[in-house]
Amino acid sequence: PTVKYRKDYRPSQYLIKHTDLKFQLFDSHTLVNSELKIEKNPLDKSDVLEPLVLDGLELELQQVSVDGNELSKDEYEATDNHLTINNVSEKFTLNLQVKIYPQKNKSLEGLYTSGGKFCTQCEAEGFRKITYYLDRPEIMSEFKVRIEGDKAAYPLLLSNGNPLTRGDMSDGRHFVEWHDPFPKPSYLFALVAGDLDCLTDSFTTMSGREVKLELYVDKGKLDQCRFAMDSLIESMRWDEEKFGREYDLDLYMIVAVSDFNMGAMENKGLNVFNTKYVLANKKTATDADFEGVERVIAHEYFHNWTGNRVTCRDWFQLSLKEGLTVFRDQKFSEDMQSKAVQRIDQVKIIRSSQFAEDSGPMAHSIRPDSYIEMNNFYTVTVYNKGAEVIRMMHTLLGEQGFRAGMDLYFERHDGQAVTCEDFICAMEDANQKDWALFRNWYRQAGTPEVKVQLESLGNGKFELQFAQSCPATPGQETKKPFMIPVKIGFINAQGDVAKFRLSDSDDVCGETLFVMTEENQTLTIHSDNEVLIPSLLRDFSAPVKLKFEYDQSQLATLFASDPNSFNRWDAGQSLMTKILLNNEDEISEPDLEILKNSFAQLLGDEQLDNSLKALAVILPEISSLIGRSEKINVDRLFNKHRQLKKHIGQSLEHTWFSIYNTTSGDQPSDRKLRNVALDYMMVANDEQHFELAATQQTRADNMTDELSALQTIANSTEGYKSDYINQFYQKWKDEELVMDKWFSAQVINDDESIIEHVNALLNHEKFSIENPNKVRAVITAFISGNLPQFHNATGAGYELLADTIIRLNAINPQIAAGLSKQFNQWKKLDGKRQALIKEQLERIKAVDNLSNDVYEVVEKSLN
Ligand code: BAL
Ligand code: ZN
Repeated sequence: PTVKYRKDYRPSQYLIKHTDLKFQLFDSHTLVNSELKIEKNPLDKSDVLEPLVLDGLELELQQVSVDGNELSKDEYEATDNHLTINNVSEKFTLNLQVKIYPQKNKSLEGLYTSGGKFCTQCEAEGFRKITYYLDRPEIMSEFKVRIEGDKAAYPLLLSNGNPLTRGDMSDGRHFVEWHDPFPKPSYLFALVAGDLDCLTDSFTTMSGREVKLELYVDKGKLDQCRFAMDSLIESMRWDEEKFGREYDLDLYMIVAVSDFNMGAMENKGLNVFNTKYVLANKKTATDADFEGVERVIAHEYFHNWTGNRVTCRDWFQLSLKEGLTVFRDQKFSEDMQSKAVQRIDQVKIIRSSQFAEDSGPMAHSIRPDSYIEMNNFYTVTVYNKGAEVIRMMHTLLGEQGFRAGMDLYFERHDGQAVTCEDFICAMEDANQKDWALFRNWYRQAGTPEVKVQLESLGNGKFELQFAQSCPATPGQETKKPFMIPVKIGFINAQGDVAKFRLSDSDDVCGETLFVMTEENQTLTIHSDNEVLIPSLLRDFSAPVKLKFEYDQSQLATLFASDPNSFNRWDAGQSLMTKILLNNEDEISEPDLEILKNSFAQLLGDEQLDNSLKALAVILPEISSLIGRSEKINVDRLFNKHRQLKKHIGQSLEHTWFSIYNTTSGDQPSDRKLRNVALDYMMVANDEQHFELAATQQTRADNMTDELSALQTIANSTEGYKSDYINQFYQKWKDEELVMDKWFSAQVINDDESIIEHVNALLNHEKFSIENPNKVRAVITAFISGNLPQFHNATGAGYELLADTIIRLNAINPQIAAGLSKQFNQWKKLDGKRQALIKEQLERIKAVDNLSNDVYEVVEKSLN
């Protein structure tokens, strides 16, 4: 496998100005004819015309001609990865015909079939599985596409842009021609052919243009589409209001398919979506599913400007569009839902997955320096840490300054393929800033640590001393300081807001933004309070690990009264984390008592929103506890986690019972709190409360309650539980997405027998290894949702994961590689577990025909 380096970037010597494609779809294969108008890149000043080298993979080349003359075999060379044409001029037309086999394509990359329809996924480098091309994002071309297929089987023939003409052909076939007026890279190409139901609507843009909206789903699913359509309309409105961005084509189409590697794809004018992020009604989808649909619909829509109109010069710049678009979808969700709850959910992802990635063998900066397989870099670092980096810009510039930077970015770069550096320059120039130091967030991997100490100097004078550092990551031994915005407030010993004054100011304030730019810095403040409890890194103002030596009573005070909702939640997390990660084998009685009392007080707070209450009493995720540790005794952690959960369940059993019975609202926040209460009651005594859960499952009129009940039932030790698991199955066996939930609910039981059960589920008739949602529903749900049994000391969990990776390597390398990353934390574990995982990694590495995708992950992990 070859490693590609960012530093080796060279502009292409050739451009493709126009791309005309003809697809002839047949039952066994597809013929793809392309006509490419190619010319020398004016940026290329060399006199020598190098051979034209096009990318191509798994293609059967049938014909090549240049300017109408068919080439003989000695005039070109086709290898496994490339087509090279030796003698070309500065401007010419290349015609190709290739034969491909979409029906056999299980990698779900390029053109493939799902549920009887044709669809595509070209990002990052899937277009080369459709035809030979300069398959790199800065080659932007105007596309015309003709699709021909059987009219009865494929009444719909869709591609990007606007339909031009359509007509019937002989033998029951028909065609449609499409034109996309916006030059685009090949990764945004899309084609769909099939027989689908359609929900239509329209949106009038801010300049008064009418846009047709079409949402295509499998037959019979129209009753699950309205919410996605409403989310699209909300997104279009929001992007106009917040960023002045208007949609540009007359038609916006979304097609939902069951077999999809990612969540969705932002192809110009023709998004292809995983059904999981489209289909939702109250009966089939949980409140969390609805949020997911709203977020992903918005994300793909927002890409039309941040991704499509302005795209990436090369794939190392992926965060240019992904970090920015995640930030935009986060701001949208904050406006649609509760801001604090959204922020907590965003930070949980960073702490449970991104910190782990940053401390593992695949650590990379948000703009990576190298890759073997680009698909391995669609990561939480590029996406979510990338969004945190954009958020810091927003925090530093404020709403207006950020908007000015965005406006300048679009003004300068509309229609271009650019770099992260171009984005930073636009932000700097619009705000007269010099952000030399800020760029370290783009260059350096690893999670910075910020240690803070508070010293009272007497007479109301206090010093906050800050020290930042960042651990070594692969290829980056030493790190330069980061620019770190730290939002700070204080409360006093009674839990009231403590106002303060900065040394260089007369203004008294309740909060300040301190921007670190050096390794060690001090902030002096003045306050009338004798005791100050700092509330640091409010709203998680930077993606760092903040260390302050709080004692437990300070954390309890912050948990009870920090006016910043995010930090209030975070204080509870810190309190529990401190107790769960200390060196004791068990949690002491006094510690249990502190937690119980804190929870009881918080649950009794009538001012607090029910979702915040629910979030506050959920224990820190085990993955985030492992992610933040350098070495971890997992046996001890799992035991203490179980002990704490049981204690909170039992010691507050009456409180949970009362919350369960008196929280009557019909909002997602009410359901969330009620279901957390049910879960704790079942942990406390599943025999006594089983009936309650069973009744809830049977009588629920919404999937949130029905599934929550099923989950606690499946986790219980009660002998009747299989009746309810079967009842759910009988009711929902024809709803694919609900079946995914049914699978997932059964794999989180913390019992030794679970691995046998997971293996049985892998052989269930509703399971398919070829469907990524099913793999995620069983395998990912097990290894990330049931860490105690994944790390079972017998090594059976590791073997199960390795078996699945090996099976998938031959079918869908992208999904196989994603699963391989689940081993990445192995060096933090004890020697015995390390040896067991190493054995599995070596077993995977020895597999014949190991894909580049899996090789890259496993090789880095073993080194
Ligand atoms: N561009 C890949 C899918 C997404 O991030 O929207
Ligand atoms: Zn995206």
